[in-house]
Amino acid sequence: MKRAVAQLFGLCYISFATFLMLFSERLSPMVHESVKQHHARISAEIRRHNRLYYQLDRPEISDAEYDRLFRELQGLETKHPELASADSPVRQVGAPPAGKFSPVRHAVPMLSLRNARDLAEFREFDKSLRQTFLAGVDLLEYACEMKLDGVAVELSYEHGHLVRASTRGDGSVGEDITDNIRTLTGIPHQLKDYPPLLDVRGEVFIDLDDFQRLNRRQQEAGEKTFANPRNAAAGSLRQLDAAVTASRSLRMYCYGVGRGEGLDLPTQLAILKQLQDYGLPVNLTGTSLCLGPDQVAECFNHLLAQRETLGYEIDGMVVKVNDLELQQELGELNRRPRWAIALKFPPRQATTRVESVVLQVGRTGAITPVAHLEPVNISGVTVSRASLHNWDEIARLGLLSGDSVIVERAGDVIPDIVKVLHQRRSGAEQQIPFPEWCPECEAPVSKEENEVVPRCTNSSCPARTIERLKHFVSRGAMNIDGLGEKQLRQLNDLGKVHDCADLYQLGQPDLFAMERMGETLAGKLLQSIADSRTRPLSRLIFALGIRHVGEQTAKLLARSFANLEALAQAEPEELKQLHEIGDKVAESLCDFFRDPLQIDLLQRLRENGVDPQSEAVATQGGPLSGKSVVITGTLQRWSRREAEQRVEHLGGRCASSVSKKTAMVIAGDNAGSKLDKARALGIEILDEQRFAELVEGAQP
Ligand code: D41
Repeated sequence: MKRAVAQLFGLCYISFATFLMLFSERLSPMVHESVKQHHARISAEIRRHNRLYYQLDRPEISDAEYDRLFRELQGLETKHPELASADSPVRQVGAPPAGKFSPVRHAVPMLSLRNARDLAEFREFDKSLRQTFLAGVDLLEYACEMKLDGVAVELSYEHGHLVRASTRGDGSVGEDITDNIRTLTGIPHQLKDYPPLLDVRGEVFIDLDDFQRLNRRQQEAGEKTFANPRNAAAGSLRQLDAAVTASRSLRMYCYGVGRGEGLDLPTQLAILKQLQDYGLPVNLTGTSLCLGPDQVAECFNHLLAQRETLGYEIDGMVVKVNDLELQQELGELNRRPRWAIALKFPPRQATTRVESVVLQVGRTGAITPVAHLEPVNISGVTVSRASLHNWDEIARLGLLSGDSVIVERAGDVIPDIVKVLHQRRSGAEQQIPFPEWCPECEAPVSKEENEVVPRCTNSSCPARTIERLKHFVSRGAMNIDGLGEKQLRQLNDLGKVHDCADLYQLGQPDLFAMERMGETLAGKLLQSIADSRTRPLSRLIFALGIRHVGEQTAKLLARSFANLEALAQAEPEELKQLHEIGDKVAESLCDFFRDPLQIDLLQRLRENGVDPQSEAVATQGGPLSGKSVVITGTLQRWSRREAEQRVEHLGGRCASSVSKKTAMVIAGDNAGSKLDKARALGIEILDEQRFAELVEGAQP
């Protein structure tokens, strides 16, 4: 059904183009103008989607829809070769770099892949290779690899040492992401055995559970969440602060070679094995050798069945002619090798109807619209809700409540609405108004200028209260067992619990007022509340639900301050000295700790015995105790993140910029302005060797 609908769409679109083309061929040159215009319009649209996808990590259409546009353009250019200019999107790969990082020219261009939508298209590809280029060959040997849905990157090794990493960019020039790539634990900084020069290509991706954890963290910190794992990987790689990349558990699998001096191998499979022997991560178990298209089909169906069990997203299979001599012979066309093709999985889409749009109020007061759908099955999962994100998204889709829509599951998250089927409207559909009052407490709603979400302004809104309590007791926070949403609502309705401090004043009689609460259960609950008093400081900071303070930031703060009192007293400038704390977080912290309601709450928490002390106290007395340290330049022995951890282990605190408060600067290779500034200020400077001695000296 979903395929049929998708095809119907494709048909409508293509038939319009065909109509124009037929017209242009039979009639006047004036009509030909409209084909030109159509071509220009699709080209511009594809360029826009390239930019959204490759540079902004914010795609607006599904891959399947993009493919349709692309094929339409290809079709037009085949019919009218005079339209095919050198800069047509048909001949481009991705998008040029967005300019955040320095450009890197790939010594050997990184090619793109052509696509086959199904096995029939793959069989055509196989047939045309054999007939057009390899007359007489019956069965071609193919290496079939999983097509990871991530970000293509290149790693350059000189004498086995990782010297540069770059994104693919437009295939010729990408962006320098060396610092970020160095934080990936699976990528060796030094190869075991190596040729003098090696450029390796591969895909960086994120596991589904890490992706979900990341999105939870982002949401809890009030940051933007990622639409799918691919965007999360792309966004995490393109961080200006490598420490952020380090916290995101990215992985990489290598699949090919650019420059490879002294590398003389017969097949694609031999390349993969060689890369593995060098110590690089390769997905060999996900790769099969297939003789002829029947075996490829079998392998594809097997992979399709495996897809849901992998723990990471793949969106198809890449089929490559295994023999490298044959590859050479086949060459490339339009910056795509003739010897490889991506056999894509069918999109996980379905058509359903939006029954209603419900407004949810989060703990920070953010009001988000959620579409309730007529339940529909998408590849084995029943879907009844879709996220709408915000009103910009509703406007972009042109969505009304009651509309028929296409929903798409991407990477195990709550699905997205990708398209509204406007032609199916009955007239009974209704606008989704921007809220003026909170749907829960009817307090007025405010919207800050630079934000897309409306917020409830009432900090004691019952919906917010419950969400705050849910967050406080959640597993990553104070981890109090037995207190779910239902129990918290009851306690709140009974007037027993208004905020988290109230939890610590509960006694057995209070609990007995709840439904189905016996002595044993009440005892257990009181015990788990009591146990939570000893949670580490980082958990408590996170549990308070301060805007922009996620788990990572909470950990950092807990390492830097002795207790909550000390954190509450910190000046914004002092906070900003910490690595990873920017203006936004510092301001949010100060707002929180200056709010009289919160001051009262913290006092009551303390009075009830919730006052954990920093775990970092243990490192007090270390050689860097209490010192603010700045690391700059490239270190050989450690990644930036590892070096920071060592500084923290020695009792120090890492800051990102040099100031009068900096006690020490650790300078690696190619250190620049920070080192100059440190010299000018007369700050103690350690080179890598002396820092290493300090680390070793402190080891037990
Ligand atoms: O797993 C992948 N996404 C993957 C991508 C793969 N397994 N193999 C690939 N091989 C190539 C060629 C044949 C051009 C060396 C690729 C890609 N290219 C690719 N990834 C992004 C653009 C092209």
